[in-house]
Amino acid sequence: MDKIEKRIIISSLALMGLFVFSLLYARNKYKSDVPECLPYDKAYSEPKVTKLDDKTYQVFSVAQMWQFQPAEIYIPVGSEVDFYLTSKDVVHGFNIAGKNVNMMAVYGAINKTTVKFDEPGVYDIICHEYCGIGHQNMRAQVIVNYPSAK
Ligand SMILES: [Cu+2]
Repeated sequence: MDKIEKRIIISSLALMGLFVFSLLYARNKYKSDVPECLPYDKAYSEPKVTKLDDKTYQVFSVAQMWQFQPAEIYIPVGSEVDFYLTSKDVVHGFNIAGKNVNMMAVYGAINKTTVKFDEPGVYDIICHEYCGIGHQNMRAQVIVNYPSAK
């Protein structure tokens, strides 16, 4: 093997190691969560919000030309939300403004991520993957209210 080939292989391995280290470091230091891909199941293609307990919710979000369903998601402050995302047609993007969420909605696939909403406010969900003529109108909202009085 040529000396230069060896150096290129060693450099490539070192870069791959650095890449994996960076991913793990970011995951631990910034608590960033890498989206999961789940096996397709029809149960995920019905848009809904499910309350598991006072601070835990599941959102089954379905993207289609040119809307997200559900379009408005109401949750209390401090909630942890599992987003399950799929598409009814083409590939759409799923970005929650102000949160570290950047997913693709793909027909026949389910992507999942978990987001914690500690601050009250209105978080826009926007499609950031060009999906056709109505793409710019494709949005939804997560409305994080103060906790309701008991
Ligand atoms: Cu779009």
